[in-house]
Amino acid sequence: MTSAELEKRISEVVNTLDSDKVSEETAKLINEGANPIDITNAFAIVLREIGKRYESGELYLVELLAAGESARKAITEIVEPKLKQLGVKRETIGKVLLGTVEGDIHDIGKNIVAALLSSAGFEIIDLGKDVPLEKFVQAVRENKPHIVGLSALMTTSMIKQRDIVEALKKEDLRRDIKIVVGGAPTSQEWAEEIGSDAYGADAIEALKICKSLVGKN
Ligand code: B12
Repeated sequence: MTSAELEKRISEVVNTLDSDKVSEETAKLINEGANPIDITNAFAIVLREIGKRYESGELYLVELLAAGESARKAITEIVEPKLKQLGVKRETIGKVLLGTVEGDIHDIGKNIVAALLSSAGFEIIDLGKDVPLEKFVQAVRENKPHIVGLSALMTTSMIKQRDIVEALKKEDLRRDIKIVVGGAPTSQEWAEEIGSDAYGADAIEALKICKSLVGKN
């Protein structure tokens, strides 16, 4: 199946705003042998499109919410277990602490990053979404990860990434870790500006970066 076909099928079903249909179609795609990574990428593209249509006033907020929720459900309940299954019995290549920053409840992208890294052999400590700064600091101290991944999907929440980098410096925890940022409003420039080590535009890039940060590429 080409990625254009995959995208078309996911787009059609997400646009029905019927969560059951989205889950059914996702399961069907998995059964037809579609690669779970390609499926998640297709969801990412379709959701971005939906976000743009919401921005342009073509969709209502409730439609944006329904589309986002149906995608979240299909990805976490159907695609992620498949990705995890592909990654079983791999040797651990590094520890990654991940979370969506405080004030931000978007976690679809972060979950995809977590699933992909985990399928590639990383140990993932997922702090979830809307994670307070103090929790990141405490978790770094307790778990001593190689990499900390910070997700932010809103221009209003991305500033928390900077606060976390600063707090980790203040607590003298910064030197022992690599910090990677991601999420739609962030960029390479932003990553550099706030003193993090890298920016990942999508989950595949996140994987490449994390591998190179632990010397496994
Ligand atoms: C789905 C969605 C939701 C869902 C989220 C469900 C969930 N569990 O995540 C729901 C419906 C809950 C939601 C709520 C809201 N949303 Co919303 N949402 C979206 C939407 C349409 C898609 C986001 C998404 O999931 N994309 C698909 C995933 C796969 O892509 P991604 O998140 O970008 O992740 C990829 C990369 O960024 C990267 N990545 C992500 N994290 C990380 C981390 C690391 C370390 C790395 C390396 C890479 C990485 O890899 C991922 C996989 O490829 C976007 C539109 C958009 N353009 O992004 C709006 C959007 C982000 N939402 C927006 C808003 C405003 C809201 C609300 C405030 C709406 C409201 N008025 O109530 C609330 C937020 C409340 C809050 N406090 O957080 C705005 C943000 C505007 C801004 N200020 O910047 C957007 C841009 C829509 C818009 N155009 O207005 N939303």
